[in-house]
Amino acid sequence: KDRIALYPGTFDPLTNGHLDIIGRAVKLFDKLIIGVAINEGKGPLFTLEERVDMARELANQVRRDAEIEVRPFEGLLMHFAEEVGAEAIIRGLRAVSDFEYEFQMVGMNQRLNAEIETVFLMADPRHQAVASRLVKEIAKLGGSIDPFVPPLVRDRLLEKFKR
Ligand code: COD
Repeated sequence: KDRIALYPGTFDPLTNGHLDIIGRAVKLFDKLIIGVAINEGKGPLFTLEERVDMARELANQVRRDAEIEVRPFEGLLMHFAEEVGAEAIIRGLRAVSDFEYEFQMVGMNQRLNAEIETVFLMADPRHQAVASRLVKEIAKLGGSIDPFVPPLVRDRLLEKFKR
């Protein structure tokens, strides 16, 4: 039986931090599904379609031998995890500041489905501080975002903030 993991996020946009986690997760599971959440509440800069599109292009570049699928989702994460047959949810941990939110999420999600485990992975130290929110801010203010995102995402961000 194939072991499927789901890596959910807003991916607004996908960063080198996310890519690092994806690279690690595909080594642990037979198949990785990247679940791009609509997450209108977060007021994303990129539309769902744009975020999915970027993730698909980048997933193709990660590892050709790994099975990666990018899918948008709406509604409850645990419902989507059940729908795709995931046995684990992948989350990335950066600093202590991530812990509280992640702790709450796992606590609630475990009550919704106790069979699905959450697996936490840490990125390489070079990518640990990268956050979509700050990447957007730097891009908006005209700074170089080259160290934080792949060229494809950089181009899309520059496009967004072009005046
Ligand atoms: N290094 C390591 N990990 C990283 C890095 C980095 N530099 N950057 C990001 N990550 C990790 C994040 O910690 C997270 O685990 C993941 O990558 C995705 O990050 P984001 O910011 O793109 O995604 P989030 O955290 O906004 O995603 C939140 C969800 C969409 C998963 C959540 O809101 C959700 O489940 N929504 C669906 C509705 C639902 O079920 N709600 C109830 C939840 S209990």
